Amino acid sequence: MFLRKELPVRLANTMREVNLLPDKLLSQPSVKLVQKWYMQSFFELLEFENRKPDDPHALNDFLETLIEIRNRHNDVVPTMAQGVIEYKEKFGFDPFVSSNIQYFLDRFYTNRISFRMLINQHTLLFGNDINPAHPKHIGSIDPNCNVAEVVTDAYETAKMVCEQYYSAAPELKIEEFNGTCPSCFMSNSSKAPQKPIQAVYVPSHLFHMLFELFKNAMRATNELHEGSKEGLPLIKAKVTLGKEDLSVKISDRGGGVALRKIDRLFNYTYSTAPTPSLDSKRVPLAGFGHGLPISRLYARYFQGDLKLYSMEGVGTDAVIYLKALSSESFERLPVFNKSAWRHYQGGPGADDWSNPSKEPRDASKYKAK
Ligand code: W6P
Repeated sequence: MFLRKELPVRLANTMREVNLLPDKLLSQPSVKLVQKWYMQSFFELLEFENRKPDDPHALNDFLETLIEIRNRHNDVVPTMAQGVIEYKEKFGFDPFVSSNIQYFLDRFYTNRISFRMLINQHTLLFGNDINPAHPKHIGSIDPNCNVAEVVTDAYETAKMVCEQYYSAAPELKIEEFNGTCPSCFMSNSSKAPQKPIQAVYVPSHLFHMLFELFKNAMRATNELHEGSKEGLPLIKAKVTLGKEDLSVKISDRGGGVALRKIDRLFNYTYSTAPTPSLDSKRVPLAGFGHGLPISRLYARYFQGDLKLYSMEGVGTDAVIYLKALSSESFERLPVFNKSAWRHYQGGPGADDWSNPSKEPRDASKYKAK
């Protein structure tokens, strides 16, 4: 009964916001296609609004409709990415439109994450596809999600992709630090066994974020050290638990990224380039596409975050912050109000800090000969 109302509302809100996009983007065929999917799903859900509660077929019909909708929306992310590419090819890079796209896609994809979360909970809890491998899971939620296990899983999967691409992958070293156990300083320093760090979380979301971070870390490591006789510097993972935060840090020695370029890694417009090798059989490793910004949305969806701390010339630390307490990890959803509407009218505005050049100065030009 909750979903019969909630799902059409979430679809409708997003459809209203799609209509606020600049015409240059809205008119792209791939954006039109996504719009069509949303319309169709919306009308299919409305069918259930007036079904009698005692209708014996209502629950099963609803279940089947949800599965159809989920499949229809499977390719929304690559299709929207295609729309951004089409738009860029026709109109080039426009900072005003780019900031609109950034704002829109963050909200659009958050809405999609939440929509699929609700559908998945329904099909797992009410469908027949109970998972015998994880009897303790509640739908897609693991009440005792062992974080280091997911880290290992994501590392091993990224390693397979990496080895296809570079024929080598850096090793992994995991450390755990439970800062909440009474004698933690003793036990951590003496390497005494401690309780594994657990969270109430959706393992597939955590896997998605970690897989993305490992692919990026492995790519940077390989690009900098490929063929060096010292071998590849290892990737370190650290899982920590405090009173508020459960954090996972992935550190690489891949040469880092200049601070000026860090924002670009989260920018949908900047980072989207046509896939170079659609014909190649090799799966693409971290293409700096929509993977990183979407991973940050997964973290933020349950009140966490994902940040990059890089030191150019050395390497990068990527940190996933989750809430240590499940009572703090409620949904973070976009709201659709006047303030949201205003975002599409004003844009970023003129820069109000002096900015003589977007490029770093070439100091050599001014050097005494
Ligand atoms: C890099 C760039 C990056 C992005 C995300 C995670 C790790 C890394 N390492 O060099």
